[in-house]
Amino acid sequence: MHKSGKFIVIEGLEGAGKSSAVAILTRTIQAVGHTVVNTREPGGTAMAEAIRDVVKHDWKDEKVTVEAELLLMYAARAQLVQNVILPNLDQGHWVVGDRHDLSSQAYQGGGRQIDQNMIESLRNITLKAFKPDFTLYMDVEPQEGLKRAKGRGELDRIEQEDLSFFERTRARYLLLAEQDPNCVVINTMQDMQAVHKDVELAITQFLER
Ligand code: Z5A
Repeated sequence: MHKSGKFIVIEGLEGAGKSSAVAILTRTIQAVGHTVVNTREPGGTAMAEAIRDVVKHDWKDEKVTVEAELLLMYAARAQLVQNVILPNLDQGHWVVGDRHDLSSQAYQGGGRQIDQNMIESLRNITLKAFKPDFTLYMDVEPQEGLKRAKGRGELDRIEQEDLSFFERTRARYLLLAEQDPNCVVINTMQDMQAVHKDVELAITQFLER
């Protein structure tokens, strides 16, 4: 178990504004004197970054199966948690993660409709009792999120899924966020200034707990 560092996670669909939320959190936590380490999933170690490359792209005419996608997400997570997140928490550092396990529950469980028990088993093998101390779920309507993501250039393999995939993913996110007392939902269907204010307020309240 970690000493005193905290693991804070930002979650949400593409185009939800996770990048700027990560920057706000990092700045706010550093301002109260903690060392912050940033991670992203899938990724964050040499091997996990290689897995990220694999899952984000098409393999010519070879279809990436939903099972392979799920297993790769957990393989990357095992590498990151054991080699980066836990050692940093043990040193008392705070870790701010751009995505974590909730992404698998929402995208693979909701979007891909993989059986929840199968995901739960992988979760137990990979993470055991480890979970974030605090999660911010940045909620965006899928159509708007995809519009924002498209504005940045080409869409990757998962981003090219149809709207219903993202609607199922969002519905699962909202359901799980509601069940988690350590998760706050941020409405990102407002202008950026209002979103940033809500993110600042949420992390400030967590720091004051
Ligand atoms: N995935 C999975 O399936 N299972 C898993 O277990 C894990 C991941 C861990 C990772 O890709 C993919 O892997 C992701 C889920 C899947 N795929 N999909 N689809 P990624 O990390 O490269 O992609 P992402 O996490 O979705 O990143 P993103 O598209 O960059 O999202 P973002 O960070 O939230 O977006 P942003 O860069 O902050 O904002 C996007 C644009 O919108 C930007 O130009 C902003 O200026 C604009 N924006 C943001 N907020 C607003 C507001 N409020 N108004 C107007 N414009 C805004």
